[in-house]
Amino acid sequence: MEIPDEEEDVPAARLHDLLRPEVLAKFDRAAFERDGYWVWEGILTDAGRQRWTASLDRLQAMGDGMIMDTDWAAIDYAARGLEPLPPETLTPEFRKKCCGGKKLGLLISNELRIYMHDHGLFGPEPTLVTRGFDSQGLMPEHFAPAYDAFILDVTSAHPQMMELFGKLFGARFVLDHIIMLNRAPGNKGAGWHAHPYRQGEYEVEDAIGEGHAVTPRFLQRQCIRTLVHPEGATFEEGGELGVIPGAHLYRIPYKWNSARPDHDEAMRNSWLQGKTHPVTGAALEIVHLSLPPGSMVSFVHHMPHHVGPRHPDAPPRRTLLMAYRTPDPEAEPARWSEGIPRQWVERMAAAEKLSPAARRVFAGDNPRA
Ligand SMILES: O=C(O)CCC(=O)C(=O)O
Ligand SMILES: [Fe+2]
Repeated sequence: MEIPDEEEDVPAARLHDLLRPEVLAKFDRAAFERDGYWVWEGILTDAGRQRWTASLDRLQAMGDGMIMDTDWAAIDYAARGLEPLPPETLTPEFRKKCCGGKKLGLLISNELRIYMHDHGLFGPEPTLVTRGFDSQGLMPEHFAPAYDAFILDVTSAHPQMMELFGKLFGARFVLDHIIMLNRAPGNKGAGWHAHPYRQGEYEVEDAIGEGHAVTPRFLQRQCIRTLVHPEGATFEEGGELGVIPGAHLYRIPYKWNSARPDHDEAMRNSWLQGKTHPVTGAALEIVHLSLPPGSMVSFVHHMPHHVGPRHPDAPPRRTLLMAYRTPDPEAEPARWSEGIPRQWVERMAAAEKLSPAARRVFAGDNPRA
C-alpha cells in the first residue's frame, strides 16, 4: 500500500501503480557496484508502460511539429547574440530528417540548445511555433518534463521512482539531465563511448586512458543513467544497449567529446586489450542487453556503452534517459542543478508549480538558502 506524502498535493498526472514492487525489491547493491549496471526487467506495470509510451509518442509529435512549423530562418539570432543557423539546414527536406528522435542536433546547434536551456527562445516573434500547447522556450527532446506532467512527476517526485533512484544513490541525488532518446526505424545507433562526471573536473584519466587509475572501490562521485524502454529494446528490434561490466571502475570518459566510430571489434582490439575486472580478476567483456517491453536499465555513466542499430522494420524505439548524480560537495552553491533548464525552473518556482519533492531533486549540489 502506498502512503500518501502528507506534505505534498499528489499531482493529477500521477499513476500510483507505475512500477512492479517485486522487481524494485530485487535490486542487488553488491552486483550493481561490481558490474556497474542493473537491469530492471519488466518493471513497468501494464498501465505504466502505456502511459510512458503515450507520453513519449506525444512529446515526439510535439517536437517534430515544432521542427517543421517554426520559421527557423526568420528568427533574429544576432539580437540574441547567437550565430545564424546554416541556411542548408533550414529547408523543409532537411528539417524532415531531423524528426523522429535523436536527430535534433542536426538542426539545433549546441549554442542554441544552451541558449534555450538558460534563457528560453521566447518572443519577440518569430520564435518557436507550437500548435495547441504553450512553448516552454526549448525543445521537448531536451527536457521532456517541461511539456508533460506525467514525465515531470516520474522524474522528480513519484514515490516509486524516487525509491528506485534512492537505491542507486542513497539519500540525496540531484538531477543531471533528462533527454528523450527515441530512435526511428533504421537509426544507426551509437558507437562505444562514456561520459564524465559534471564537466570532468574529477576524472583521473583522459578520454582514452590506459587503465592505470583503476580502482576496486565504487566511486563516490557518480552519475548514473537510467534508460526506460516502455516498448523494449531487444536484439530482434535493435537499439539495444551494450555495456562492459566492471569497466566503470576505470574512470575513463571514453571518447565522450569526440567522434564515436568504435563498434565491438574495434573495442576488443584496442581499449579492452589486457583490461581485467579489478575485483574478480576476469577479463572485461562486452555484454549486449536485450530488454523486453516495460524495462529500465541503470548504468554508471563512466562505463563505455554502445547502442545497436534499430532495425528498419521495427517500430520506433521509445526511450527516456534520466540521469542523476551524487551531489558534488565542491560545487559552487547554486539554487538549481546545472542540468535543469534555468529559465524553466525559475518560471515554475515563481509560479509555485514545483512540488517540494521536485525542488529537492532539482536543487543545486550545495543549495543556496
Ligand atoms: O540508448 C541510447 O539511445 C543512448 C544511450 C546512451 O548513450 C546514454 O544514455 O548515454
Ligand atoms: Fe551515452
